Amino acid sequence: MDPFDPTAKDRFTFGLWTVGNTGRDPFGEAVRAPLAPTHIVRKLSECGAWGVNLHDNDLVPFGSSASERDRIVREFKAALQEHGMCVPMATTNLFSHPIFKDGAFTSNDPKVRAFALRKTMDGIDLGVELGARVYVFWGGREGTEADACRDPRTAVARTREAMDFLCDYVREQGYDLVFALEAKPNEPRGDIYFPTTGHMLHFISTLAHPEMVGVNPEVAHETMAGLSFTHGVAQAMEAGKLFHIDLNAQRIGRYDQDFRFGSEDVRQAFLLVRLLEGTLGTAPYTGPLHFDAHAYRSEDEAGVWDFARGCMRTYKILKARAQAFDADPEVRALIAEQNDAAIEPLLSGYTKDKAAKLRALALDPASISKRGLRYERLDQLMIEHLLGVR
Ligand code: GLT
Ligand code: MN
Ligand code: MN
Repeated sequence: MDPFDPTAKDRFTFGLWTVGNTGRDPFGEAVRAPLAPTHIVRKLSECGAWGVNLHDNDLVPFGSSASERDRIVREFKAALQEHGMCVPMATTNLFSHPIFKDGAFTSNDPKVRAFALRKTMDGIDLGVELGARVYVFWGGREGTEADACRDPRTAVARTREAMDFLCDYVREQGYDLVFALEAKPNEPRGDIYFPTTGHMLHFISTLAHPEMVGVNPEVAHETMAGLSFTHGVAQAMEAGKLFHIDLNAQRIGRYDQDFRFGSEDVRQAFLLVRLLEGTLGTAPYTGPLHFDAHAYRSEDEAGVWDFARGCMRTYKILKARAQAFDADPEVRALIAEQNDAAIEPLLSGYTKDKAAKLRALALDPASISKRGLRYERLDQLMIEHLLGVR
């Protein structure tokens, strides 16, 4: 078997909405027919994926009766069982229906906020019934064009109110479920509240149950904001808050492209996989590896499965490259930490004595700054590993 072909052990997941994307965009109609959720389950398992994620309405169309819902869920569960697939994450569609045109949890209309909470409680019930352990919140419509419509602090407070309400709902039901908040700077709104993972991380610390809430950073969204995705993910990991991740590819300064993982900025993709896999010797991310991406509009259904296999293969190839890079003795020598047993203990845990000792150290800025760091060599080695010549 090709070592880069995915298997369930790799924990790769796709959303029903990702491989099911019909290629509609603001300027053109669908180019592919919708795929039945049960068909997606079968095809994804054949491709080597581990799980499938969904919005409430990706599976149960908006407005379905209770009996329709139950029949759809029953058939979907049977397909999961038959193909050995799971649903690690679920989420609510709080953006498609016109009622959400000015937001869901942040709307000025309490009836809209009530509808959003109710829809989310139902979505949580559905997700838990399917086995989901992570519930994502992407507030795509929570933003503005006419910013005078509300004090932005009200939007923050209303989002907190909703998160606290829903955390208590989960607790009261006794569900084994955590929340993961997904940031995006803009699109479909002119500006979306909580535009980056960093904004989300701080917001979480203000919640009533912060331990239940983490982040779901997306490559495309952080890149749209012009930020280093890897740095954002690293900060989330360091805080113990990387509950989920949306992998795809994006060029800076563009609309939300949601391209096949690794198809743009291979360098960032490499650094990301290296971080997630902990090839540097750090603790790895062990949650689901979700691809929130879709096939180019040029593709028919066969191209969709090419796309899905491509996402997973590229991840595995980058993982192998990252392992080789971090095992390379020349790389290890270049990034070896410099240890100074006399200085190190003075740098953490302030005491008056340590401060005095720091002041007394003989530190010569001129000679310290003369040392070249050899990052040109290090970066070239990374490129050579990436390009497969080392
Ligand atoms: C939508 C969005 C994604 C989110 C999905 C979860 S919905 O496709 O573009 O980034 O992760 O709600
Ligand atoms: Mn996403
Ligand atoms: Mn996106």
